Amino acid sequence: MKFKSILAVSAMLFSMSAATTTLADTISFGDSYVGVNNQGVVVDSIGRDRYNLTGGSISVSRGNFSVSLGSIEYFNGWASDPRHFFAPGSFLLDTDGIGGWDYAVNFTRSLTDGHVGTATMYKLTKDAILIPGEVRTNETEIFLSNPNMMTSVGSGTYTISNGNMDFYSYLQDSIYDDMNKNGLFFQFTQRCANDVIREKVYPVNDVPEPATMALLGLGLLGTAGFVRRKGGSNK
Ligand SMILES: [Ca+2]
Ligand SMILES: [Ca+2]
Repeated sequence: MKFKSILAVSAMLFSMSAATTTLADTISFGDSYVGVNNQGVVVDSIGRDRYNLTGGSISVSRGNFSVSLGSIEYFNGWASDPRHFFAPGSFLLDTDGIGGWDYAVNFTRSLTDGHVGTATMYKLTKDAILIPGEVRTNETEIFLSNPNMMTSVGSGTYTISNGNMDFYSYLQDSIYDDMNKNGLFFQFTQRCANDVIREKVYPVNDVPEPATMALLGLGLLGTAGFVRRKGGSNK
C-alpha cells in the first residue's frame, strides 16, 4: 500500500519534470534597452532609431542552431547598403558554463544580393582576438582580424528581411551536448556595440526544481530507512 503510493507520487513528479523547457523549444526574448549615442548617453538612436535591437528568438536541437534577431532600422539599413559602416556584428556563445566566450559567429559584410550571406561559427582559442565595439568600447565585438587563431566548426546562412536577421547553421553534436549540459549564454554585438543583446537559456545549473527536490527527498527517506534497519540488526 505504502509502496504503491510512493510509485504514484513518483510517476506524478516525473510527469511534472517533463514540462521543463529544453533547448529544442523556440525561446523568445525581448530587449528594453534602446542603445546609446557616441557619448555613452542612453538615447533612442543616434539621430534615428538605428541601432536599437528589439529582441529575437533562438532554437537549438541536435544538429541545428537557429537564431532570429530584430532591429528594423539596423538590419534594413544593412540590407539596403552592404557598406553600412557599423554593420554587421557578431554572435558570441558561452557553452561550458564557466564564463568566457567559447564560440563566435562572425557576420561579414559580404551580402551577395543585399539580403543573404554566409557566416562561420568559430571555436575561440585562448589566443582569439576579441576586440571592443567601435563606439562602446566596454563591450566585446569580434571580427576576423586573424582567422588563423580561430577554428571553424561550421558555417550557415543568414537572411536579412523586414527588419530581422535570421541565421541557421548545422551544429556539431559536441557543442550541442555542451549546451544541453551547461546551458547557453549568448550575446549579439553590433560592430558599434551601441546595443547588445544578452540572454541565457536552459540554465540547467539553476536551483533544483521542486520535483527534483522531492525525488531527492524520497531517496534520502529510503536511505534513512535502510540505515535504521541495518542499525537494528546490529543490536
Ligand atoms: Ca534594444
Ligand atoms: Ca565559456
